[in-house]
Amino acid sequence: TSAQIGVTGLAVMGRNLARNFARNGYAVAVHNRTVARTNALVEEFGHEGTFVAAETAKEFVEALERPRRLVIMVKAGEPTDAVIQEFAPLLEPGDMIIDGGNAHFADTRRRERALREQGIHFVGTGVSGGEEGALNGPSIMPGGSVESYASLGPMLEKISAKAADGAPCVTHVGPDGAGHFVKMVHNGIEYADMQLIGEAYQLLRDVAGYSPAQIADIFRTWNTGRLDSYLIEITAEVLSHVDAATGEPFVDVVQDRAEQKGTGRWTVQIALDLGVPVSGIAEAVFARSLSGHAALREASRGLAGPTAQKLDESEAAAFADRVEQALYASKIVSYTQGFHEITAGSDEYDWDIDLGSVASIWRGGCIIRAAFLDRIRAAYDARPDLPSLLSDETFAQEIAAAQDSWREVLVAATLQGVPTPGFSAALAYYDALRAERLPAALTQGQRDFFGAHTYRRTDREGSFHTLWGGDRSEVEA
Ligand code: NBP
Repeated sequence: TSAQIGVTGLAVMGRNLARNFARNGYAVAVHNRTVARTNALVEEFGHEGTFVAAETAKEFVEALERPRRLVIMVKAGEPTDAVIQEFAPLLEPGDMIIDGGNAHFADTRRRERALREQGIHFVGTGVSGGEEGALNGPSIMPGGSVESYASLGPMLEKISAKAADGAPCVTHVGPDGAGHFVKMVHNGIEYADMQLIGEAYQLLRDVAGYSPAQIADIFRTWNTGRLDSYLIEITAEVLSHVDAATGEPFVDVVQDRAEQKGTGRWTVQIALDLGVPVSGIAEAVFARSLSGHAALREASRGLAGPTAQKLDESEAAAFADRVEQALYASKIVSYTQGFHEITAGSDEYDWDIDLGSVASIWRGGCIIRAAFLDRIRAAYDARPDLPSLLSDETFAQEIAAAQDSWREVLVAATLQGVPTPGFSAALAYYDALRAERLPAALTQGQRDFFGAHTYRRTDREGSFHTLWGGDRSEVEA
């Protein structure tokens, strides 16, 4: 049999992706460094479709029809380079290597450039949705050449998640590293979404006085409205779960130290390089990092602050409603920041990314899938050059309607000493963008004072410097 596609790297993700291809009628060559994994896959799931097990790299490559489509699903970083080095010499011009791992887009750009010289299409592809998504339909974000997408697109469209309107959750994002870049920002937005949900939970618990089970019900209600999303849905599941060993709410027996694998951090690092203010995503990454500093937290426990006063029942429901508004408004800001980063990346690397399509392919399969993304898509479809999501009329109106509650929630959080870095950063971003004048003018004055860095005036063209150490007259720089 000659296989239409091959998957090498058969841990959870690769195995499930291979099964997904097979279940959709494609003959799939499968290969893994440790052969036992290959055999286990074929033994357990061979009945699901046509698998061609290959023990060696050579057998694997020979099993593929030409031009070859070879998916790499190994640990990101050095293992990916090792696998590319193993396979590239066995391939021919026109063949395609699809890297579905969580690669850094800069690595993808480097690999794409090197393989292009050999005539091989390197397709760095973001895959989101975890193991469940890989099996039943992920959101897929392929970069690489237009030619490679012509060959791969139909297969990816078949195995991808489908949005509620039936559209496949995959599109050709753009050249070289564009797919992995967009996947990176997806993960950054995911961090921000999770942080905002966490803050909403803590406010409902510490200020409104609700139990985890009651909060689960509130999230279930929210999930029937404009916050309808996978993350809100699973939050309700986690909050209503009771620990079997202790009978306590599960959320109370888990150590409150969040871990991270790095894609959120990359989103912030790259945003710093590109000069994009992704403050909400940054706060989410920092909040995880802070939570992990056990000794620092222990040493700080005695510091002064208010003790949260729980609201009485009659006020709690109204407060919960305000928290929903604060969460929704903050979420709009997070997405505004994330899409700004994609715009900046697209400009920097000439990717010409269609923002409406990105919103569209995140509607299904991936971790941040949400009804809300339909609205973002509509906003960009109506105006592809929208300067910011906040300039979309519908979102602007929604924030306008939510802002009083948003501010009140932050007042309550501040007075009661409940940390809300995500909500606060989002509101600060919103107010900074709205502001007629920012203290940046003062910053420029300080910079000119200590470093003669010059400034621009509001009333005339040109750069100026004030002779701060002398008679304080102004000179044109
Ligand atoms: P892992 O990231 O745990 O990687 C395990 C696989 O890499 C195994 O097949 C292993 O082979 C292979 N491998 C390693 Br490690 N070093 C190798 C080398 N030098 N040469 C050849 N093969 C090597 O697997 P995963 O969790 O399935 O994830 C795969 C990729 O998908 C990763 O890049 C991950 O970041 C990405 N991803 C994961 C998720 C998720 O939810 N887990 C979601 C989206 C994307 P062996 O069997 O011989 O050890």
